[in-house]
Amino acid sequence: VQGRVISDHKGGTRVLVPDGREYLSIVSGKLRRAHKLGQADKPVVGDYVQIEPQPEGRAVIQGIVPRRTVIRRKVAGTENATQVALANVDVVFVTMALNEDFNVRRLERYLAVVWDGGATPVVLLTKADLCAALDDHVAQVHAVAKKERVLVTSHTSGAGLSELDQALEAGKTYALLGSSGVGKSTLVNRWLGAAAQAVTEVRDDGKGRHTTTHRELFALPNGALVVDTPGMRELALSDVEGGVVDAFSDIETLAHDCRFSDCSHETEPDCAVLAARTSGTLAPDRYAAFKKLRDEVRARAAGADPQSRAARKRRR
Ligand SMILES: Nc1nc2c(ncn2[C@@H]2O[C@H](COP(=O)(O)OP(=O)(O)OP(=O)(O)O)[C@@H](O)[C@H]2O)c(=O)[nH]1
Ligand SMILES: [Mg+2]
Ligand SMILES: [Zn+2]
Repeated sequence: VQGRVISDHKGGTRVLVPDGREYLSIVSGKLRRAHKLGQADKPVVGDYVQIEPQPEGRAVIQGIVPRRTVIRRKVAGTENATQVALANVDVVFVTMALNEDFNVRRLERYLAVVWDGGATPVVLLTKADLCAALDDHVAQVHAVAKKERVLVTSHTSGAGLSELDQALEAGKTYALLGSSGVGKSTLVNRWLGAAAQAVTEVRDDGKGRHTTTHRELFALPNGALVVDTPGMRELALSDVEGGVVDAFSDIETLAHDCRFSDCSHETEPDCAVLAARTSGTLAPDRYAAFKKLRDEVRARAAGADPQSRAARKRRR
């Protein structure tokens, strides 16, 4: 039987099958051994898996269907190791609140990570009601989100919510990513029409309280699927530059006019990117952010991380 992983925590992995039944599942010994040897991944939320049903609503996961898209995170306490956190998400709402949470450099990184994993990012700005300089903030976001859709919302005033609701298409899988307290679960509850997810007020400094503690996929009444997540701070890029290229489409466009097609935009003559930086058309922060992320990807590609080298081979 094929099903989809809808949640994954200490109690077990819940797998939903097309007839609507749920199985509390464990990973087969074979798959677990392969994972230990670095030959297989663990199932994550969003994965399609083959299960073998057992009595009393239990099942054993035998295999994972190849993933269409992934969101990677850094493995805590390691330099280079990454692990897949979410699979088969079509659209990621990169969610950022228009309060103390606002940070375009972090947004830039999230956009690169989402493109990198093959999903489409949409910028979802929340808490517009708390922002005294809305136009300025939205302009800053557009300067970074060159080709991504940007939605400006307030759950409190209702602004932008109907446009957001209309963005959800039946049969597609969405995920909300962003810091704790930006209002991800508030939106999931709105879409479900029920208080399915706990929501807590943020602290005085605007930071959230890490209310949501595990990733979970919900089926919405309109047929769309959405994953609510806890704030994941350490998202990770793979070892190919694709995500960075997509997230920095302005720099990519400039690079067409560099003299050398493999220009690194650092010291080369007739570099259109450096020229734009000098003339001020390209903001220094934007250039620095690009370089930082690209260098991170290159370091990983050149690095000693065997998992990543294997991944690169697979992609060829
Ligand atoms: N002022 C204002 N508050 C909001 C808005 N949306 C959500 N909130 C509040 O922000 C707080 C945090 O919302 P949550 O939905 O729990 O945030 P979250 O992103 O799920 O947080 P974690 O689960 O900790 O990752 C709650 O008190 C919400 O009522 C908004 O548009 N404006
Ligand atoms: Mg939450
Ligand atoms: Zn160049």
